[in-house]
Amino acid sequence: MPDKTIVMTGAAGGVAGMLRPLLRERYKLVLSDRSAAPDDLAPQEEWREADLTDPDAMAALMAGADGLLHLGGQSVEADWPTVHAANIEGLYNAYAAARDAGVPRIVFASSNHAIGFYPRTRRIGVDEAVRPDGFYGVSKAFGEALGSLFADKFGVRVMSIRIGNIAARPADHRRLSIWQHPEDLAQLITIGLEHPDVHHAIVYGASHNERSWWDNSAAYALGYAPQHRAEDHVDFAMAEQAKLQPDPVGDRFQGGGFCSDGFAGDLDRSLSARLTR
Ligand code: 15L
Repeated sequence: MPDKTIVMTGAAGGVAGMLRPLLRERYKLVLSDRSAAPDDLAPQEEWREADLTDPDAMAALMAGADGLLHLGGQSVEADWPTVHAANIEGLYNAYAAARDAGVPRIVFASSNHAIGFYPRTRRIGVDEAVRPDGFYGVSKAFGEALGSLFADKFGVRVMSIRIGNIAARPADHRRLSIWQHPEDLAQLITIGLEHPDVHHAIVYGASHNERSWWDNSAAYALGYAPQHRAEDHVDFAMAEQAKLQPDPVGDRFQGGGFCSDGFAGDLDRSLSARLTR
């Protein structure tokens, strides 16, 4: 039985389903979500039904853990009350409970939607300002800010991973730039949970993607060495892309459809290199 215990929130979600078989080789997993236990638990996995909006439930979850992998909360765009409850209040509850229980490490599933309004013509690292593409993206930027605070003020070591899209293969043209294979994400999470030089690290959750819009040197400096290449799946991705309608706004920005959803802005201004940083 592995000796380190990691709490994983959002354990009923799709990304968690891909990660569990990879991470339980290395850690004992305390899996948590709002739903009842699934019927495929391995011996190294324990299920705790808990809601992020319940601070007492979060406190009970964290006792004795060596790390928190926070995948939980709202995972796509939604109205503000929904995003606020899950990704602002809920994230705070999870982080505060981890800190109060002395959990030394947090790895946060941030998202590319924290920077989704950068045009696809821009290559960005992690020092540029956030440019969220919805309330969901704003909540991910908040999570990164809370991680920074918890590192500086409370000494918790935090890695915020701006995840592109986790799947076995890149699902379309945009995903050729932002895709990450689950094995590469598991590797990056392990670095976040163990590397001695993590204070608050923001990194991109991306595989070895030749069309990437991101400078991921912060992750490479910590030893991240992705094993999967998006270009190996280019035929599949472009065939899937051919089934989609053009999106005149979303196709210009890194966040894709999250940017065009409800767009009522000035496209030229949002794309302008002179007017935006
Ligand atoms: C995300 O943040 C979402 O959680 C995921 O469902 C995808 O939409 C992904 O971004 C993406 O941008 O492809």
